[in-house]
Amino acid sequence: MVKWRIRSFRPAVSARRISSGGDLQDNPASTRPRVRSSSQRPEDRTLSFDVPGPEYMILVMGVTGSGKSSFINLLEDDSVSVGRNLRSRNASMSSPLHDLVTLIVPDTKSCTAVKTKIGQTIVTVVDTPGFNDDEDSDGKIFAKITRFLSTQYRLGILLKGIIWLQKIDDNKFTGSARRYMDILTQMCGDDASPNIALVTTMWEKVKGTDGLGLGLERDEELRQHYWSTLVDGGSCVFQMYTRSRDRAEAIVATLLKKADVVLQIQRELFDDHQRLDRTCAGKMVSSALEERIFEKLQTIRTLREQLEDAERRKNDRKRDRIRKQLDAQLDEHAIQMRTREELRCQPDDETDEKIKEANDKKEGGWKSRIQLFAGVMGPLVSLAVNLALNFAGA
Ligand SMILES: Nc1nc2c(ncn2[C@@H]2O[C@H](COP(=O)(O)OP(=O)(O)OP(=O)(O)O)[C@@H](O)[C@H]2O)c(=O)[nH]1
Ligand SMILES: [Mg+2]
Repeated sequence: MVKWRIRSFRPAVSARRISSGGDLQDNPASTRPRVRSSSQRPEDRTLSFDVPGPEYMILVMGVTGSGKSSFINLLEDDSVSVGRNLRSRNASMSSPLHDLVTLIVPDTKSCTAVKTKIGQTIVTVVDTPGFNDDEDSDGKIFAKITRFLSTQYRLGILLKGIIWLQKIDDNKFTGSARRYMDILTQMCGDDASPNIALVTTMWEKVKGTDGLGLGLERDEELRQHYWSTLVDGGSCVFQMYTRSRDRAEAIVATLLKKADVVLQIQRELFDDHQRLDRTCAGKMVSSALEERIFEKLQTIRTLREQLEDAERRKNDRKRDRIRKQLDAQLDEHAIQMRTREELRCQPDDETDEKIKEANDKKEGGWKSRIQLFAGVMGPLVSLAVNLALNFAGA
């Protein structure tokens, strides 16, 4: 049975450094959550669970189509769904100012937790939704991943690191990859660099007459320019020359050897009690969103003027076309406003409430933090089959 214990205040936890030894660094105390209720500020309480531990988690991140789900399937066959083909959607309806905009639609829509065993260590590897060309979805994805990280932190599941996947056949590190990487580094903070594994995928696609020449050039460019701060801070770079379980396991095993880490965003949210949009990463996401809200309102104003003009001139065809465009813009604006609200949340108390609720619901108690984690996240997290089976058999 999971029990809640009240403990006295402990100082804030800082990110752990890379361990030089080859053994797993089990240090459950480093992410032991402190829980606080609004009525108890400024005194703090610490929450702990009478369940066996420690339990480890690793997040797999990267833009849509970078191969996150495929990577996880290398560890556990068919545990998550992989995009068959990257679909695109014609966004001309919703972008009247551009003729034809093609957007990549992400395949993975929510975080999926997959339990796997590397050597003797059981670890939960998490598939996450990726950023795509639709910048309006950045805030939603960011909020989803943050909710996930908040629950992981408060439950004392040890975060071993983040695997960042990058397609080597992308000839420019721009757009969504650049945006997402900037946000990721703000989420993690400098101290977490050793816990980030930078992995290039799709090497088959750059094979040419000169072997891997083009890929190796891009790999060097990534290290020298775009990833240099992370690499200098201790992040490792890996190449998935071929898709193999051994390679995927080696990458996960490297992170498992690191000391567990508390990310900057977790400290900002839970130690400093910040609102999501006031964290370093949140500020970045929300200022980009505010710019797009501003642009959207200008577009809406222009369309309204055009609509009035078409009505004045009794041009029915033009009026109908503009009305359609206006409706699409208004729908997108409504989504932007909902995302703005999501970013204004303060996850600390909300997360604790959800944990307590899930904990109280389960008769006989939860057998592990990961089980309780799934109970807390509910529909916000899908569970891969093997994890669900483990639950049933646990
Ligand atoms: N050639 C090659 N194809 C790959 C590799 N990894 C993934 N793919 C293919 O790329 C496509 C996208 O892969 P996914 O694993 O679904 O990518 P994802 O990052 O999970 O994408 P989202 O869920 O949309 O964010 C699929 O068709 C995969 O089969 C790789 O290393 N080499
Ligand atoms: Mg996916």
